[in-house]
Amino acid sequence: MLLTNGHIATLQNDDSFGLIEGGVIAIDRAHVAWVGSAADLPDEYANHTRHDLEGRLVTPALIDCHTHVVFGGNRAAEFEQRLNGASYAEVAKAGGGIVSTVRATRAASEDALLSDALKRVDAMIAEGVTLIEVKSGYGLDHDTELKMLRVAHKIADARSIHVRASFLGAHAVPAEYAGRPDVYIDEMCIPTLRAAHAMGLVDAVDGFCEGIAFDVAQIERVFAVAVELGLPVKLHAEQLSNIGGTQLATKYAALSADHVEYATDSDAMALAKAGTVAVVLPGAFYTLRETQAPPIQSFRDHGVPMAVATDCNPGSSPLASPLLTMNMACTLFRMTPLEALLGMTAHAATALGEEKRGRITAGAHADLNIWDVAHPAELSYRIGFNPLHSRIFKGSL
Ligand code: DI6
Ligand code: FE
Repeated sequence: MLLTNGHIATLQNDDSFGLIEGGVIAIDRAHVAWVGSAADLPDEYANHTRHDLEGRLVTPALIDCHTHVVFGGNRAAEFEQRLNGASYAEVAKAGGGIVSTVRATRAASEDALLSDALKRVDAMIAEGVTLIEVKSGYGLDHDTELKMLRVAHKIADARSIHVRASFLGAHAVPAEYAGRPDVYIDEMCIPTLRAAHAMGLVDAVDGFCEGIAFDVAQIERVFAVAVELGLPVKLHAEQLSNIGGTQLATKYAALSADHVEYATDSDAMALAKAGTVAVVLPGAFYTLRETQAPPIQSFRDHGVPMAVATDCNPGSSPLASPLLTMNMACTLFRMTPLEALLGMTAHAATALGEEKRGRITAGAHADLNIWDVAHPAELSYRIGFNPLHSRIFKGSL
C-alpha cells in the first residue's frame, strides 16, 4: 500500500518533527518500506495501491508505556469522600485506598476484569494508541497476580492493540503480610514472578520503590531474580520522595525509571549513562496535586530520553486519554509539543525495549496515525478534542 499526499511527522531524530510535505509512505505488509517526498518515490513502488491522505498529518501511532488498566472496581466513592472533607486516614479506615482495589480485583472474574479494562483501552485506541504496557500489582497473591497478567494478554486478542505485560508484585504489602514486607517479597512476590515467567506471561519486572511501599534492598531482591530469568526491569521511583530508586534502576540498566518527580541532577546523570528512559506521569502529578515537578531541564541537559504515559490506575491517575496526558506534560511540566509527542512515540518505544516503533523510517512497524490537524503541535495544544481520522495497525487501515 502507498499512502500519498501526507503531511508526515517522521520523528526520525529528536531535534524536530521531521516534517515532509506532500509525503509518501510505502507499506509492505506490516512494515514501512519507504518514506519520503513524492518526487523521490522509487519506481518499484509506483504500482502499489494508493491511498490519498488529502494532506492530513501522519505520525507514528501512540504508545502508552505505563498503565495499570487491569483492576477491579473503581475509587469514585473515595474521591467523593475526600472532597467532602474526609482525611486519608478516614478513607483508609472506611476500607478505601489501594487495599480496596486489591479486594475488588481478587473478587472479580477474569471476564469482568477484561471487559472493564477494555472500556479504558477503547478510549486509548480512539485517540490512536496501538501499544500499551499493562502491569499486575492489584492482586498481591499468587492467583490474582497471574489472573491480572492473563487478562493483560487477552486485551491483545480482543482488540487491535499490542500489549507488553509487566509483573508488579512489589506494588504494595497486602493486609495478610502487614508489617512483614520482607516475608511478602520472599514468600509471595518472588515465587509468583517465577511462576508467571514460566507461563510466558511476563515481559518486564517493575516495582514501587517508595516510603509507603518497598525500599531499595527489597526491590533489589526482586530485580536479582529478574536478571536470573533474563527479564528487563523498570521502576516506580522518586514519586513522593527520593529514597534511591533511580540509582537502583540504573544499576540494573532498567528500561525506565517512572514518575521521577524527586529525582536529582545526579539521578539524571545516572539515567543518561545507563540509557534508562525517564517516564513522566502528569496524570498522577495532577490527581495528587503534587507541587514538585520532575527535573525536565536536568533531563534535557544530560540527554535523558523522556517518555510520557497515562499511568491509568484507579487511585492516583484515573486517566485514559493519551492526548490529555500530552497536554498535561506541556502545561504542568513545561515540556514542548515535540517532547510530548516523542514521549508518547519514540521514547515510549525505547522504554519498552521496542526499537522498531515510534518513528516513521524504513524497517519500522507500520503502526501509524492519520490526524485531521495541520501541525503536530496541535495534538498537545487542544483539551478534550480528538482529531484522530484513522489508525493504521500492522500495516492495515
Ligand atoms: N504509583 C501510584 O501512584 C500508585 N501506584 C503506584 O505505583 C497508586 C496506586 C493506587 O492508588 O491504586
Ligand atoms: Fe504506576
